[in-house]
Amino acid sequence: MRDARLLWSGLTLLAVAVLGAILTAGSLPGGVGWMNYMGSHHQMMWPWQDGAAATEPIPGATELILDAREFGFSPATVTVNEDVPVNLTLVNTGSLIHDLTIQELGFRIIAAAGESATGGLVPAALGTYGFECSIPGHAQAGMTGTLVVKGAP
Ligand SMILES: [Cu+2]
Repeated sequence: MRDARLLWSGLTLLAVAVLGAILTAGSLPGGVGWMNYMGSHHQMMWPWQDGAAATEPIPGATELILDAREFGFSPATVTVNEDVPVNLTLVNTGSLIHDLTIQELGFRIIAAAGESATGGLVPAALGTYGFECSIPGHAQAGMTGTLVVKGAP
């Protein structure tokens, strides 16, 4: 059984390494094509959706709910614990499409007006991370916030 355990920890390390690589490489796709999506209101296929494993909801994780509207997040500051998986749910109560982007963590969820979206996050490093709505102009209009990752109590 020792071997099996070693194998599992090996796989876990591998998974972490792969995730790390994705996050590192995952500088969010730049502006290319972005404007093409802007005016459209149908179900959108975002260019980064294929690589969005990092924001899949995590079964069993605590859910934190953020409200998004024109133009702000509520709450605008969210605190999570290091290494404790959470699901962030963006509830869009506004009348425009909004997203929640934590650029440093390669995290992005998008919700159309009146809809919601959930993404899983494992906050791997202590720190304070800015988040924003990446729809052009929205961050400037006030859609910014702060994710605080604190140590276990
Ligand atoms: Cu927005």
